Amino acid sequence: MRRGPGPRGLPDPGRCLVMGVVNVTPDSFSDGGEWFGAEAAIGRGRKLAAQGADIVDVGGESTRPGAQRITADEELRRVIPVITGLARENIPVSVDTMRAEVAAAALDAGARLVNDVSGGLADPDMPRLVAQAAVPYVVMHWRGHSHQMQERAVYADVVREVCEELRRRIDVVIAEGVDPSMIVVDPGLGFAKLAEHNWALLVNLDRLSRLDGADHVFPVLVGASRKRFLGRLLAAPDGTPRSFAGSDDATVAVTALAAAAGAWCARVHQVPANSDAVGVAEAWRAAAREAGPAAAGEAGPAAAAAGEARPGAAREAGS
Ligand code: PMM
Repeated sequence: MRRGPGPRGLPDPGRCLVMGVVNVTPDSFSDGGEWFGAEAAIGRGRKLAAQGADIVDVGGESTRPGAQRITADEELRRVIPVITGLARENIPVSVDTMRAEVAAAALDAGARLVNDVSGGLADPDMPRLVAQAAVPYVVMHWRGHSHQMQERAVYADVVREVCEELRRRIDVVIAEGVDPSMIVVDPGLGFAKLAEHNWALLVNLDRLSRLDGADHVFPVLVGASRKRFLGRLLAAPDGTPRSFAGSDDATVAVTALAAAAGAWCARVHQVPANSDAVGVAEAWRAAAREAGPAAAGEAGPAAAAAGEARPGAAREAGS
């Protein structure tokens, strides 16, 4: 698929971006507790940037299935010192929050992007704040807070429904004044999704980028890193899922495939191997573009990349 141009104000290296994650939480999905203190979290963010992260994503609220919410004060206490410390070093920082109040303070502290896993549903003030600040906005597909999301993982046609629901969110966000060119879409892997839903979305990034029919091509962010569907895929013969860290190699595989398919950004916990995967994917895309229609005759990322060079080719190839 064609990779939509990224929003203004963020790095634009002409390849899929790598977003490194710093969860300042005691209980996050996958790295809870590791970077809970501000100094540890700043050190981690600095390291991710030195390893090649284009953006460092700082979050203070766990979205682990079943997690309970924390107060806004606690969230501010966790993330603001970290964002201040990283932004002072000129590291591009995004804030992973569902609260407009936290996003506002984070932007004041130097964050350049708002990553809202609820796509503006958790806090109706968020889209207006983002519009006024004129910063890039990640609108993720979401069906409810962590304690209720897994029971909402029910779809007749997950790709169509996620596109429709995202489209409704984006209509609201644009009506509140957000510039469409500042919006990034995210399928929300693992958020009210079973493994089969995650895979269906991953192989349909092209449809997501167009929200199944919109004229605009939105940049797509993919957050597969250390998610449970990878741990379950790699389960031991007795059914024990892989640990979070044990699915890092599988994350790298998803990054390579998503970047080759034209994703704008991969959100990951480990940067070096995922950066390498992006490098491989970009070489793959370049070769597929060079090969042109011949590559478009093959299914898979090559077809997607070749389709970029020749509009309509991917559709002709039946993908
Ligand atoms: N996943 C998590 C947190 N924030 N943000 C975006 N945009 N997309 C995601 O998929 C996403 C996110 C949960 O993962 P973590 O707790 O392991 O960081």
